[in-house]
Amino acid sequence: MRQTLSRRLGAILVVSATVVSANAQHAVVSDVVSSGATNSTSASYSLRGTVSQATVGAQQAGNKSIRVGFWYAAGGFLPSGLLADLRLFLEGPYTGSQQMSADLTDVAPSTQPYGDPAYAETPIYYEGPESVDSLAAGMVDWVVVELRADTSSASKVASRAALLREDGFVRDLDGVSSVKFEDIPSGDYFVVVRHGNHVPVMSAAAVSLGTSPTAVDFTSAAGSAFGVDALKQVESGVYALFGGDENQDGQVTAPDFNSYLVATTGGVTGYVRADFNRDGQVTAPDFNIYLANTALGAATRFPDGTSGALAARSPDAIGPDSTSVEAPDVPLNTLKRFPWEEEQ
Ligand SMILES: [Ca+2]
Ligand SMILES: [Ca+2]
Repeated sequence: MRQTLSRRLGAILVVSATVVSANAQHAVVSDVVSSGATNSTSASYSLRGTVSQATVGAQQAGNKSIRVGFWYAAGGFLPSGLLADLRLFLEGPYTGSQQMSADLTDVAPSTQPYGDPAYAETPIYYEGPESVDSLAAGMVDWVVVELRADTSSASKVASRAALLREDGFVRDLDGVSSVKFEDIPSGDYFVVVRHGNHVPVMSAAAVSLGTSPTAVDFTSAAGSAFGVDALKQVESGVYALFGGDENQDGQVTAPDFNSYLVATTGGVTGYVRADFNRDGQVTAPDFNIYLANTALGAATRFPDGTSGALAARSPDAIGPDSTSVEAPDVPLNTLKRFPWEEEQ
């Protein structure tokens, strides 16, 4: 607590005191004054001050009393930050055995990408400054984590970007710590997590977050996410966010396919939104993720999880050659080739 207070109080001088009466019969000596304290002395008192330590109890001797404290927020001390030990899998890069591929570690941007204008009309849009020198080994991609006081988007109290590791844990910028939300009071929050081409999820219930890490696990139970069918079972007892939501409107539908088509036709590689399995290419495996999930009706299941502004999204955001292409009507799990190849 003392370290916390000193950080929060910054340059505010926290004073503890020694009171010495004029006749030296009522000395009160505080044990919290450090050896580096300074003295202020007059004929009737000696006041010693130090930083980084505080005393709020009254020091009293006889009829002499002094109480030294500090201002703090109504309702309690400011917290040092909430810690969420968040875990989730993305369906696209999921490889099995509780692991994801990290093929984009060296390709992903060192600054979180969700402030890009291409995301401006989507719920994941986030202009925060999170940045690293380079992604640590084993990092899959950036995600955005959001805290809500209740289930509505209007109750959002914080957003931040963090890094998703191949074992599913979301880490802070140091690559090892739980995700920290600065300057947010301890309490119960719904936790939303978003990735640029997967369907976002929110915790099924409010999670009690405080200054010690609290687990928020979306990997081991379908019911961990708000709503029904919010997560996809990728192997027995293991759940992941649905892939294929390229335009981040919270569903996997034809516009996502259109973006895929533009990207695969253009042969783009690297850090690409239509690369659903995150291997740096936009090819058939990405299409198959789209196809399976549009057939399943994958969509956000929590309140205000989608954006109503997406209809206004410029076609330029997905490429100048984008056209309206209907999703192919191919039974799930039967696709072996692209549908337009089957027709040849
Ligand atoms: Ca979509
Ligand atoms: Ca791919």
